[in-house]
Amino acid sequence: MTTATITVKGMTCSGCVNSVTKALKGVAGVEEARVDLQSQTATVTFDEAKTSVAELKAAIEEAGYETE
Ligand code: 9UX
Repeated sequence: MTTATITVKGMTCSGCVNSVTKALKGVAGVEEARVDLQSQTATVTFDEAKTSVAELKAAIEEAGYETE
């Protein structure tokens, strides 16, 4: 298990936070996802055998937000 912090751009309200959180929790291997509006970050704990930062970023982007 590892934890990564990803910058998420474009979240402007708590609904956005919920969307990003749901997108991340829907990825197989994600154990915990904490998304913070003010700092524009997602802190994600996941199983490296099942997913990767690249896949997490792709899920965020599919939900309509940008990552960096
Ligand atoms: Mo809030 Mo985010 O109404 O796309 S959900 S701005």
